[in-house]
Amino acid sequence: VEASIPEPQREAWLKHQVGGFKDKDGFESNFVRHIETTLARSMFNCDETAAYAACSLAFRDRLILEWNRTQQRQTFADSKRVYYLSLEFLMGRALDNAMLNIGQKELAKGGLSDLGFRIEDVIQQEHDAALGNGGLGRLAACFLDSLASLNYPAWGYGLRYRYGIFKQEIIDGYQVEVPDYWLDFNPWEFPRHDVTVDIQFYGYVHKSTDENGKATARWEGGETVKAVAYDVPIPGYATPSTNNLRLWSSKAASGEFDFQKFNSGDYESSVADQQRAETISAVLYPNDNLERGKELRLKQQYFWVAASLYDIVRRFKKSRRAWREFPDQVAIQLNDTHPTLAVVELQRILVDLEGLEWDEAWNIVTNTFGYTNHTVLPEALEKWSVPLIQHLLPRHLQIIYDINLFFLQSVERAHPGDRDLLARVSIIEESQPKMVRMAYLAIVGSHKVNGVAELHSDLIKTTIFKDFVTIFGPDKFTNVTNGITPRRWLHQANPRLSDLIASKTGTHDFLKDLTLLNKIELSVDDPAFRKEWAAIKLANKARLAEYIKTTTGIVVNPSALFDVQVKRIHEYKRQQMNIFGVIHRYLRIKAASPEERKKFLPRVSIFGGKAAPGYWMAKQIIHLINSVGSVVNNDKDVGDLLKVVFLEDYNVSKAELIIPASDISEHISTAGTEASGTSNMKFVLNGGLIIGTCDGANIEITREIGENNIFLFGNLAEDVEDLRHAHNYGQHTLDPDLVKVFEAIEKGTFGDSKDFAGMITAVRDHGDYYLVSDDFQSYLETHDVIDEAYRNQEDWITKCITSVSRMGFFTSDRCINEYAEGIWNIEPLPIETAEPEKINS
Ligand code: KOT
Repeated sequence: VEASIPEPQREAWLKHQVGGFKDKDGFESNFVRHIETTLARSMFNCDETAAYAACSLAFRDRLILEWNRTQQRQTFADSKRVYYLSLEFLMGRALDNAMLNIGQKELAKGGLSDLGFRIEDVIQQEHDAALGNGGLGRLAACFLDSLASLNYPAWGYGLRYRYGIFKQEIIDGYQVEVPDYWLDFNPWEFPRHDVTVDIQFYGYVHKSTDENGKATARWEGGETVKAVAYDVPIPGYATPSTNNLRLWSSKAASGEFDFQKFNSGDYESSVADQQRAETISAVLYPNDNLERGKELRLKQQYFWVAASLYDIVRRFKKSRRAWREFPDQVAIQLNDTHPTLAVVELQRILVDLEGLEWDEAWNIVTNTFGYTNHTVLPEALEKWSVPLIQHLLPRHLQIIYDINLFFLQSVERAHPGDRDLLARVSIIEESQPKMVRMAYLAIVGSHKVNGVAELHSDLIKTTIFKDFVTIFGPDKFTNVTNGITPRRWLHQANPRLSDLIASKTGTHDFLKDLTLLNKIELSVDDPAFRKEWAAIKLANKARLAEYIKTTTGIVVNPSALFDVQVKRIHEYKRQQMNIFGVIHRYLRIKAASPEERKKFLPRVSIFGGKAAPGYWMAKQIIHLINSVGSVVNNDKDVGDLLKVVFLEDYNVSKAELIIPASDISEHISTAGTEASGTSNMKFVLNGGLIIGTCDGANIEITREIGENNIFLFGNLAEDVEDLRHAHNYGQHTLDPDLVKVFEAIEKGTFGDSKDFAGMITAVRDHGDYYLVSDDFQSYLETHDVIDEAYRNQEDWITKCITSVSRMGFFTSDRCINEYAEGIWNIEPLPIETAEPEKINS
């Protein structure tokens, strides 16, 4: 049915076209209208929650208009789009971001104040959208911000989990997980009940030959689940471009529940069917850098991938182009291997449903996909058992086998007789049961594979994907070093610093071109600038100190050195080494005379991060940090010299509070294990220095800011193998300072030592896989160097300013431009009529 309004009636439409507010008065009237009509409240029962709702709805009205226009513009232009497929989008709060990107925060601040609210309090009401675990999900969110800000035609596709990452509570020093039900009131999503896709699972494959003798496969039977689209507008910064994030929610295919079953008395099973369907998008798997091979996870992956591809293909088909033009219209990026079934699904659509020849279809598929690898940790590399795929997706398994067959045949032609090579690169691992190696499938199904920092991209080429470099040549493999959006991670999180920088660079244009930061290096010796710089850092620390006091009761001195490690808890990230270092410092303070104690530099060690619920060692680390805290913080001998704080429920909005308040942050993974890290970039951009190993993006940060401005320590990635070998052959002597730390723990200094035995034996008796002992001495020494450096505040501030000025490279805008040019082959869509009022002030 043609839905377009006929020409003669359009005049009435244009006359009444909604405009969205234009000034403070307009905002206020919009706000009050939402309070009184949308929310059915009044000035007599308008609390901060209601104010948040009305303010969001007012901004949402503005966003929707730009969003519609952007989508229309993209449809008319009919240019190539990129689709970013990610199981995680760690968005955080939307209101502050929308106000800043639209450029109307000041206006809203005035309007809210007129109506009796403080804008900060209103912003605080929002629940984080926490549909991710950590770096991988937050990277996807930064990418969406850059794609919109740079006017790229781009959509994100993900799952609309009913429960995001769990909320962490610390009870008696232990992590307790609480469900994160976040959808009670979410003004930022638009249900599209008319955009649905039926997704099939299980069943069997019917093979036959058609009248022309061509073999065909039909996937039949099984069960069907409905995917319903929910759209989230993604505003660009200082541009009208507003992109779309489409999240799929699962529903029973029959609607609410099966009335036939209900009427025939089978009420329970009709409800069970419905619940089973809704379970698919119910909860985010809370594992970071770990894959556990659960059936429901595979169901999530296929459900999301199949719905997204159906949607993409449906959009392409409207253009009535030939199939071979598909890769000219569509680029799909696989955020790690989680969406790899998309490769198989597109091949299935083209061959089984659209009737293309295998080779022609495969050519389209491989030209469409790009694959980003985010980790080399073996336990994080996805493998799915063949029997499980056979059961859930029987036709897909056949296609995987065919992809593998043709791939291995081509390898055999190029490397005749190399049977070991064939076994090594086979997509099917010949184990018991057989397993599908998803990374290999993603490589074979894509035209480009990239790592996320230089060292990491080199490592995948020389270790886990070495054979594929031999087979495909080195050009298929590339590096795109991660980046972060300066809009959220500087302007939003640290507005005073953003404004101070603008006072020196002349404008806020550095938020669009971060290399402009280099202008502040000219002011590095300007006393007024330096003074304000220091005042901002102190104010950010005082704000965090206040938060620490209200949430934990611990009183910390804002002028002490704030030493921060906030990230997922993982042995490879080595929070255990950090807390062992803290214990060592505590023992030194205790052993010192009152006179010697005066020489210690006061420190606050701040930790935060979630442990995967089933990760026993990570939970032990959290418990030790809290136990050390309760001893150290209450020890009269120590006073202000050392405080240990564990901040509960680290998430995006807390990161915005914590990161600007850091003097030193810790990025201390075993060399070669952290693919990139992205918080390292956020901390430096906010005028903090970092202590780190030669790992991930730390290496490129060093190259950009200069090695005098970073505290590097520890063994190199190239030495890790030999060091591990030495441990396993009894050729390692434990570091003597670490031995003292273990003795203190085992004496019961921090409570029942049995609670921490696992952490000690991992290092002492089980090969110290993460090389804590090997790096411990240089870690301690480097912290002493940091103490000395911090005493010289003038030099310290010089380092901070210089570092910030050289951080331009790490914007996600640079990163997205590299993907666009080197992988997606897409261009920004120019905005013909940028309305001046929208251009940020
Ligand atoms: C792997 C499996 C499941 C869930 C998450 C992962 C994962 C997360 N793999 N890598 N990451 C992190 O990705 C970030 C963004 O590229 C990197 O900065 C970080 O080093 C990875 O650990």
